[in-house]
Amino acid sequence: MKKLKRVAAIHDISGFGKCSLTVALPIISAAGIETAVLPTAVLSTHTGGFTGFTYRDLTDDMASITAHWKSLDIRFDAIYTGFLGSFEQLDLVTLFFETFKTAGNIILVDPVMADNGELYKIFTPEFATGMRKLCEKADIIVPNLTEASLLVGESYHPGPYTNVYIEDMLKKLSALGPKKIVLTGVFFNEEELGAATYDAVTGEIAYTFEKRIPGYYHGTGDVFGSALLAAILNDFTLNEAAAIAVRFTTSAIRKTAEAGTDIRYGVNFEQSIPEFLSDLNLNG
Ligand code: PXL
Repeated sequence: MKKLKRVAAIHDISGFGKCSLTVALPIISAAGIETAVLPTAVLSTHTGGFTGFTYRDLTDDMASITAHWKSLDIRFDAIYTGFLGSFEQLDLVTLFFETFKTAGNIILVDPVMADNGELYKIFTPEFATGMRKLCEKADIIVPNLTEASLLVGESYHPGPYTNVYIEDMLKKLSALGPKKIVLTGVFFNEEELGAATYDAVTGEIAYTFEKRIPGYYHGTGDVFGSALLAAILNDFTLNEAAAIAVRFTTSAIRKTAEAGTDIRYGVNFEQSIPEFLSDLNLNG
């Protein structure tokens, strides 16, 4: 039996719509990793396509949760952050990193703020600058191409992309600080969609693709980020972890598309978990 690893997942909890903590907690736990959660806000649904959602901000609790965990001498093998609601939360997450970062653990930042060329409605361009500062402190970042262009201060290019464009972007992102980059939403033609990875220490760049399923499905970035981190903590390399995460996310999207589910309701990752565990060699 391997030692149980532990993640601190810092995201909001959207009660309905399967994203952020309602995705990270089940996926990382299913992969045999303990998941402590620091909820940044409680919403009735996510903000993508629903109107009238409730939003209970938990900013005021974040520093005291950090202090309590520190007093208990809790250690983490990884810290995973996603959707953050304000500048103040960016600062509080920085405090969390300063409190719990060790030489051996991993900080994974998913700079959730934009997609399809647009910032999510609740964010301002200044927030993107704040998110860049947070990314500078990460070991691994997982932006989509819209977030990547905001982070490097370039205008958004809708694709299809070229190797030259993607590799230039990977290197610019790594120049911000993180040694490992996983760029999502990469495609060179309309048939396939996937991710590119870059390890600045080895210089290795790799791609992983699956057949594209048309349509925009909500929460897929969180399914991808959670699966990626779970695979890394199960000792897969960055490229292998990205391939496992692309396969899992695509499988969940395929099931959702086949069922004709409302795209705002999130993807059917639950029924793809057995396949995911088999990819992780965990179903024995
Ligand atoms: O999946 C990203 C996400 C997380 N949390 C909330 C969101 C979104 C994207 O819209 O609204 C509350």
